[in-house]
Amino acid sequence: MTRKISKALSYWLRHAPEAGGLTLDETGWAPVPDVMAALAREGLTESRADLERTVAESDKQRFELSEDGARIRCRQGHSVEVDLDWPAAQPPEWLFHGTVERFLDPIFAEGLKPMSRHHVHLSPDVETATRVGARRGDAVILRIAAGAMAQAGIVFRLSSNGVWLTDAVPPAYIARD
Ligand code: HQG
Repeated sequence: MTRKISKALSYWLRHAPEAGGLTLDETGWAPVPDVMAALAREGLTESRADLERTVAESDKQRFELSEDGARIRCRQGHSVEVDLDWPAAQPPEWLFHGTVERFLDPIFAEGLKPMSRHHVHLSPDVETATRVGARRGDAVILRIAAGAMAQAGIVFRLSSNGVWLTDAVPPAYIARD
């Protein structure tokens, strides 16, 4: 149940608000009553408690309810234009990116690109990066010289669920772990 709700929320709140009859504000928030209406239309749930459970149980803390409980958004991963207000932060010396063998040639030629998302997503540890890479096959872990990038003036943002975001990673900062 929460898995299906989670899939629908990810789709609407990141990629296709119109598919749920939703309008996101410029920082990605949608009104909870509109989201409840969309979930009811899909026959997924009519219970706000189910929505709250989905938010609380999301393995990667994908969603966020506003303090007053009136709005909901995805913490990152959007393809629609949103301006997520995560603070710029000093990254650790090393971050990690989990990918698969078939992407390595283009990655080492042109660097890591955001592809369909707004940012390149980097993980704080090898375990997390391995889970990310394993979504596509045998995970290959890349070690990113984040400290050196920051020193060169490249901005990093830290989302509230611990994912590091940056615009791109040039090949010089990437090594196979
Ligand atoms: C690859 C999930 C060719 C990149 C996860 C990745 C994460 C390139 C894929 C979050 C490339 C993009 C993000 C280049 C990068 N040429 N391939 N130049 N640059 N790639 O899904 O990092 O479930 O957009 O290696 O857990 O895999 O959505 O990014 O394989 O936290 O909450 O292109 O998504 O979280 O794939 O995953 P994605 P990602 P959620």
